[in-house]
Amino acid sequence: ESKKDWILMATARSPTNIAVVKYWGKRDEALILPINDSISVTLDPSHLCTTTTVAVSPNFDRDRMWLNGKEISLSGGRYQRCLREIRSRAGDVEDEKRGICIGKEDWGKLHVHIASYNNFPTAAGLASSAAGFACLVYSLAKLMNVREEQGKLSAIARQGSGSACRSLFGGFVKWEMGKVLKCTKDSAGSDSIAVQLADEQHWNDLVIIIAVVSSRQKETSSTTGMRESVETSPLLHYRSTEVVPKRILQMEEAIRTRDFPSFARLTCADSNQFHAVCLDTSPPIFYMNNTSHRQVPHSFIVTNWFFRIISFMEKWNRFEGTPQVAYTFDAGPNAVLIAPNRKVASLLLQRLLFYFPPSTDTELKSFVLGDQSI
Ligand code: 2P0
Repeated sequence: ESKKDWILMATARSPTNIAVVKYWGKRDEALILPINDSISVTLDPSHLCTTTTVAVSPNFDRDRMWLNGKEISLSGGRYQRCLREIRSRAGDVEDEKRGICIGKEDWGKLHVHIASYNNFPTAAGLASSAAGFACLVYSLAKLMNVREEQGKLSAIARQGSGSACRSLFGGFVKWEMGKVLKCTKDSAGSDSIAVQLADEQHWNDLVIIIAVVSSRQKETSSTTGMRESVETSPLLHYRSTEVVPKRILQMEEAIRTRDFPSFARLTCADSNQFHAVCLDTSPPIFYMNNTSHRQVPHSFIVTNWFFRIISFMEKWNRFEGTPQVAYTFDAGPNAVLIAPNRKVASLLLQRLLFYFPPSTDTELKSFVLGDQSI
């Protein structure tokens, strides 16, 4: 190969994460600094993950990116910030065998190509920005020999998408909001980072089931929605100052002691409060509305999907006396259900399939008519 023909690559894979104490609201839009701490569970990397390969070569004349094979623009501020932050921390890279030697000062002149794939349909309305930015930052850091702790990398991924910082770790993860309220140039939100509370093995009996009901894009993006909530919702102010700080401590304790009933109560309460905040926003945001279920070749409306799922889970828990299962919903219609072990998970799946059968013309009727029996 000629001196100018080399190409250097790195590949990484990141799973998405599900928040059990939710992030909703920023105190600094550009740096993506949140108004409260949040806690999430990172999914197993074999499901819902992004795989990203990054490459550098002297032949590349500009930075380019492909998502699921289609070229997308890198001109957005979030991509630019991540690229800049990683480049400024790049180290020396040497590949003796191939005679490649990149000094850290060279990275500013070299361009990257980025190819990213989601192993789930991007149109399924499942959060992809968390896994996507976590993976982008991690693979670039590997390529450019950035020797920073994972926490520091999480602060970079955070600037791509808030929830992405939590996907840098497995298991249970806390995103600490950080102390500095408004950032000056020097502090730049460096203490708003993700920390691992417990690793993947700590509570590996838990089973997370995601019920995908809609492929429709949400009407209000999270970024816009949370901005409007911060500007107009008195409940969000109360939540971030009075509720979440205590809830974070309780959730940390529930995770530490693997106390499923407490974990479930806190998870469901936090999901419900997040949606209450959305309703408290002006104009109100309805993430929990009737949802359209699109499964080829039918497209139909699922009436009261959220309320039927919540009521089904709440009734189950009330019947048993202590919570057996937990539910949580993000800014879209897909339900995330959590069971303490495989036995309960299989019961949950059986009941789900009974009450919410996959779409056919017959079941379609019972959805549309709104069977209120559960
Ligand atoms: C969360 N969500 O904690 C919450 C719960 C949605 C509901 O993080 O503007 O895509 O890119 O920082 O991270 C979705 O917000 O928003 C989110 P940006 P992001 O998972």
